[in-house]
Amino acid sequence: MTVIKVEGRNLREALEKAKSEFGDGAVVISRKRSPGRVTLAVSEAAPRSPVDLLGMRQQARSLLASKVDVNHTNTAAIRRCLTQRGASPTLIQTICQNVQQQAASGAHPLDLAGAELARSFPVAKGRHEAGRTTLMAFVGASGAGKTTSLAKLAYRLVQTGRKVALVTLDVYRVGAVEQVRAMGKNVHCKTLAARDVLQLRSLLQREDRPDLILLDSTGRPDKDGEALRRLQTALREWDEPVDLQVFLVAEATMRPMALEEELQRMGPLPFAGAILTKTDETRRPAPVMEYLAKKGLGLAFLSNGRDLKEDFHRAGGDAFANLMLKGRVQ
Ligand SMILES: Nc1nc2c(ncn2[C@@H]2O[C@H](COP(=O)(O)OP(=O)(O)O)[C@@H](O)[C@H]2O)c(=O)[nH]1
Ligand SMILES: [Mg+2]
Repeated sequence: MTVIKVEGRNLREALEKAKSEFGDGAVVISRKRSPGRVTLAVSEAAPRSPVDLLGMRQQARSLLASKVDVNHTNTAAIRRCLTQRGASPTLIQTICQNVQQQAASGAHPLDLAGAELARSFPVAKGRHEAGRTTLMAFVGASGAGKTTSLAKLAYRLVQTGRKVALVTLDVYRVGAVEQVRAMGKNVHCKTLAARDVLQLRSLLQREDRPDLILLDSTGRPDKDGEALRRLQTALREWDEPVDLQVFLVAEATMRPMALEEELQRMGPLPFAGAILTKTDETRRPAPVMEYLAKKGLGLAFLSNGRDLKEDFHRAGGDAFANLMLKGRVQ
């Protein structure tokens, strides 16, 4: 539960500020008077349990003891934006408190919030060793945007002169191979439908071995998890220099619980990060972003539309700040 500090020249002014922050649900946890000044520690709602109350009192004590000057009209806009994005009270509180602590810097609160948000979410570190083939496998629910994102990434890599192959293990679903082929053609990338890992190996044994293989999967978490673990075992037995990196493709519109279930069904995999798709389809990307951060999955890319050449962006501080404050990547 969020507890904040508000100040006024008198109790009435302080209470008005509390109300403008949290509306009619605001509850005063503690108050401090000094000449010409009333300071309140206010919660967004009443405590739900004695433990809750204890936590709030502790927060209130440390807030009232802190010397940090508060100007809550500054953080009200940040609080509003983050609430609209679906951010958790803990994240909102952390960002607002950090912004308040830097109030003396003179920077605009929204800029300070942007910088704080940029630091709040991890970025996946892309690794590609020269002379080795990076095998990037995308897993995620059916319809999450795996194939589209792979084609978008292939396009970016081909543009920078990389030798890329688009490979799919999704060979039984009607139309799946055709979809990958069509997308590969669109972005000028070789495609291969691999019925088994040996076909994949033959690709690695070629003279013109790709620098990167982008591996599509079927969208059935248990089957894909198993297939990738089998591949991981096979790779250990082969001499070919390959690094397997698995990326979770998560829709920004998804509920974290559904994502959790999906990950459990997949089982342990060598995850290198995540791709966030459909950021254009929601104004509330925060729950999934916070969930991924909690799982230690840094974001590698953000997708904000269907266009293969335009709507794919490298994840980073600016994009996170835009998403959380404006509700869009750019
Ligand atoms: N609006 C929007 N649609 C997307 C995005 N990424 C993928 N899609 C669409 O989502 C649908 C499913 O994508 P697909 O790549 O086939 O998902 P897959 O089943 O995980 O391979 C397709 O219609 C895509 O055009 C995105 O970032 N925004
Ligand atoms: Mg697909």
